[in-house]
Amino acid sequence: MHNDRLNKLRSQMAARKIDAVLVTYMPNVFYLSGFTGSTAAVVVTEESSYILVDPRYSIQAREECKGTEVRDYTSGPTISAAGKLINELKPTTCGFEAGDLTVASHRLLRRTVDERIKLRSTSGLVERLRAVKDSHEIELIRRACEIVDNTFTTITREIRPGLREKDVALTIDFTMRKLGADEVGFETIAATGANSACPHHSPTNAILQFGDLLKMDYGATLDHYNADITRTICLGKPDDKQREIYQIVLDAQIRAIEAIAPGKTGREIDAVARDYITSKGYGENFGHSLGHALGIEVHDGPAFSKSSDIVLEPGMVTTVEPGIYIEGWGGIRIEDDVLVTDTGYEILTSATKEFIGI
Ligand SMILES: [Mn+2]
Repeated sequence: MHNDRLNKLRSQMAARKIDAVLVTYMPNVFYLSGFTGSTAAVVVTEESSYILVDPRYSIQAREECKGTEVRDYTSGPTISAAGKLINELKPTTCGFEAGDLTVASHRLLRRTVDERIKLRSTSGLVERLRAVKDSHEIELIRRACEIVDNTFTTITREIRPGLREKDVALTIDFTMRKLGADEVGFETIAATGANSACPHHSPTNAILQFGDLLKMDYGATLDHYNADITRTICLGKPDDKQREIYQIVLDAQIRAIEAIAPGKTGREIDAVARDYITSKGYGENFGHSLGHALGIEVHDGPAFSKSSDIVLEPGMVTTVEPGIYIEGWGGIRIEDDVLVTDTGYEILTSATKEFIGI
């Protein structure tokens, strides 16, 4: 598995005439080596790969990184150790992740690495490999999706007017952990009443009132892969306006999902939902992009937005999450996780999208 990934990276390196790459962004380190600790760096060459760890991780790295040679360093920053290893390997050109290194770390790297070795940014190189998931990754995302689906079924039995947003978030987090999540993927959003008009609202002491909306956006992490779901429900019987907006968001979401297929661009899929919402008069109330890639990170890379040039390929996993937000009234968002298949798409989350009134 890791060997396949390293070989894909090597063919990208060869195409760019780069004979070594220093990988410092931890999700990329994990992807290429399997290392789950907090600090390390990977160096990949045409023939070998190395992981640099400090004494906290010496044993763990040897257990986790079977295809990668573990090198221990005991003093100084990881970047100095990486620089010394690069000098030993003597590449002509070494890539580094400009999107991850601080200016200070880059200066240190340049000072440490022999001046005859060229350093060239390879930002985004590993991320592009990560965009297409292998079967092992898809299986883990599927299992994380089952957890968020089952969480929704469980919590809708427990939510009632009188609870605080914070109680809802706590119940969601507790339920995900009980159902097998290793951790929550991000701070759970539970937003009721007018608060639901903020797409990324942090739970407060606001009390769930009869007749109000409740928007919940939460994610589960399982074996380092993520699921991400949003459902909006009503605390009581939805009124006409709530029903109207809910139906527009749902129809926009379904249309966008049904348009997903290999070869389509991120911009095209975003436009399907956006144009539909605009045709119903709420274009100004859908400010964010339609969805993001999902994987080792919750925001695993770009997917669907007004400016996305991404061309869909089988194995990509993305969210599809249109919303309509009206200041003072509230907001409705519906989010599912979708796998791009050879012929189209498969929806990985299956919690009901019926407009529930509790
Ligand atoms: Mn999301």
